[in-house]
Amino acid sequence: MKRYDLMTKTLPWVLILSMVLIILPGCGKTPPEQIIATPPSEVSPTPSGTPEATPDATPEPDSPTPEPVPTVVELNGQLRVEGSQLVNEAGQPIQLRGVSSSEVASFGYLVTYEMLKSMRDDWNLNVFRIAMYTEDATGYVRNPRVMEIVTGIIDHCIDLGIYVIMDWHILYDNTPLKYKDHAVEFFSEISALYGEHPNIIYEICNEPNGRDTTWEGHIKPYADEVIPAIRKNDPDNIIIVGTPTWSQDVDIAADDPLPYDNVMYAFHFYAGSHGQSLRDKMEYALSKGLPIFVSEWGSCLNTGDGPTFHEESMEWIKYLDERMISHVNWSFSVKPEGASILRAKVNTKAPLRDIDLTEGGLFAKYAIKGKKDTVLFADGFETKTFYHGKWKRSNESTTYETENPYKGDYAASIGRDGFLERAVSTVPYENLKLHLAYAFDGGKPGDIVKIDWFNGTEYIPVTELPFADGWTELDVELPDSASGVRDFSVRITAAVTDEGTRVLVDEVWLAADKK
Ligand code: DCB
Repeated sequence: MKRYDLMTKTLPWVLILSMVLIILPGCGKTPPEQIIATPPSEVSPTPSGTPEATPDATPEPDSPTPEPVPTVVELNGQLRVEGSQLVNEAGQPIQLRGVSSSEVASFGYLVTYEMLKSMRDDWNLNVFRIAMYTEDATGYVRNPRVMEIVTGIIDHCIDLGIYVIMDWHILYDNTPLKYKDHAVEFFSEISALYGEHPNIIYEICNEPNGRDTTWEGHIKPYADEVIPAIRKNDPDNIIIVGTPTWSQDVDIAADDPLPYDNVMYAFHFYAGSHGQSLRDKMEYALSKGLPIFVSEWGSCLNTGDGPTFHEESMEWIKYLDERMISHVNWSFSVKPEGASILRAKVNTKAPLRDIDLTEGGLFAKYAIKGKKDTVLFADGFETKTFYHGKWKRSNESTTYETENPYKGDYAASIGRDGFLERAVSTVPYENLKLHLAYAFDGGKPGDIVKIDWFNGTEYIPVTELPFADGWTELDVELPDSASGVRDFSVRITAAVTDEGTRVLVDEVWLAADKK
């Protein structure tokens, strides 16, 4: 690992770990004020801020450069399709997980080297998709200068050693035949430029749609021209082909697949709109041996908006992970819509932090990271909506604070005996952990923040957080009985003496392990 990486990786941990306290779950009456600072075991006892000196701290002119960590593309090389499975150069099954840009001419500026590197290193992202619209005002057909943005992002992905999907994002143009000649021109150019790199994956028609657009009559004839054009320059990289009905009808493609090697078929879903009946289509296609690539999925509605559908998304991701099917989340955007991964303000030149992510963005991160843990909800209160009514408030005295938020511009502010409560089913989860930052505006020793959970019938005390100066960030573990509860909710109450005292809350999330 390079010296630079060591510092950027360990330093934040020293800071975070010295800040995070674990409060053990309490049993009803006895206040469980057992606060344990977790010793960061893997971190050296050097005072924070002073990185431990290592022999290579002062590089000598002729000292050997340390071995860099191999990238995903270095490790896996040339991808290919075997049966219905994507495999690496060695023939081992591989699953790509990543995110898609939004409309790249408008939102490509967000896709910097730093953002991609953050997601590669912190999210384990191994693929990025570039959604280049075709017919749109800013699309390739009318705005060929979009090429500059596109090639810039491809170059970043190559430098970072991740795979990159070049998506010809047809949408309102319905049938890919409409701009077939442009597509042939575009993919000829891209494959000539990048075909030698194992990084590149071609997605030749995002989502064919419309009643009149068929597999046999439109998509196959289109593929029969675009695929040979690519193969002239690039004999082997993966090509993804869209399927009818917004890339949902993989069953139709499965009955009549294309005759080329290393071709996969796009399947897209939005968890708020699509469920079991679409999984049935996929199941059928897989049973026929069709190689499927989920080059776009959303945790929201198929409009790109709406809330995060955690349970439904989880079911999809679990299904895909079990089958090693690659998936790419829609989308890396700041647009005010449910699909956007990023909150409005993000510094694209600095490492990406969890605080920069929306609720859906955090969900996507964990879906990509592939760890067992996930978040059931998360809120930094930046939307000023109490998440569109998902939080229940005691009354109007529970509001916003802008003077002293923990992070971002807003914190929630709870008046005396007021509360904030969030309901979410904990049915497929275990090991629930509530994360929050709290502070007192006013107050005195003896004032507390009460945490309770609701089991469908009654509120059960979890813990009482003591009065403290400044912000405290901590994790509160919930008892095992709180897992698997359909009508679960968690309540944060300001139990304070003086009428003017307020409890500020920020950065609240409920994390859990998937069962
Ligand atoms: C797909 C498109 C994608 C679209 C998302 C969400 O469309 F590939 O372009 O993105 O899924 O709808 C949304 C964005 C907006 C963007 C707008 C384009 O989130 O920021 O401005 O599209 O105008 C789908 C997917 C599924 C279905 C319908 C659409 N469906 N669709 O199942 O009916 O109509 O766009």
